[in-house]
Amino acid sequence: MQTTIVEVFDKILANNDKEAQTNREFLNKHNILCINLMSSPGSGKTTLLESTIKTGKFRLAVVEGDLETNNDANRIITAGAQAYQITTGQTCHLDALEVRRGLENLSLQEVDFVFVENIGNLVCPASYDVGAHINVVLLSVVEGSDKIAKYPVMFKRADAVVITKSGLLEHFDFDIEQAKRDCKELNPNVEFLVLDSKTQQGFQSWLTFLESTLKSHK
Ligand SMILES: Nc1nc2c(ncn2[C@@H]2O[C@H](COP(=O)(O)OP(=O)(O)O)[C@@H](O)[C@H]2O)c(=O)[nH]1
Ligand SMILES: [Mg+2]
Repeated sequence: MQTTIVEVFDKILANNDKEAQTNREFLNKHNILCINLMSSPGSGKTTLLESTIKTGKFRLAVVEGDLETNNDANRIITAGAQAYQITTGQTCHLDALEVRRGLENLSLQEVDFVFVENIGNLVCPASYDVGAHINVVLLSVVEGSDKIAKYPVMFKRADAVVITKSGLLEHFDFDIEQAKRDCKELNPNVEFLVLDSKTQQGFQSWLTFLESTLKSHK
């Protein structure tokens, strides 16, 4: 019985990987860089995107994922970019076919980046390739630096880790150096950024990361 469940899950993942590869080929053909944003709910994914859009520096579109509501897609549209909302009902991750639906419903002719704002949690999205080129994991100061060691699968897959809400550091015992060590241990090549999307402290490092990632992708 146990074996059967594992086999079914492996098959689901293998099918998803195939669909993800199709998404990546589509994105490559259109010269679009896709970034999968993952984190707990509330760590600041939508706020990071809003602040990025408001700089006016990037041509981007967003595939939004939540269990319910169009709230985040509406926030992105209000900030000035295109967005397509996927609502999963009960599912804790976006899969490649859902992201495909997002890509098909966005107008991508004049876009350099597609961001996927994945479903908020530090577990399920790590297992599902959505066809992105880059994985970015956010962790807010409020959540605690110990979460990297507790949820290693997601942080191991991160090309960049963004510590958000740095303006609140003085109120929380988040250990930035420990967080950096833990991230580097899981992935020595990880980009480690610390910023606050509200005060803009450290925000330039994020914009520089996007610029250089786009340049090396083209
Ligand atoms: N002070 C501060 N608040 C933030 C920051 N990023 C997000 N927030 C706040 O955290 C809450 C959740 O942010 P949101 O972007 O919706 O998180 P998401 O669920 O990851 O998309 C909101 O009240 C934001 O205003 C930040 O960098 N600094
Ligand atoms: Mg959000």
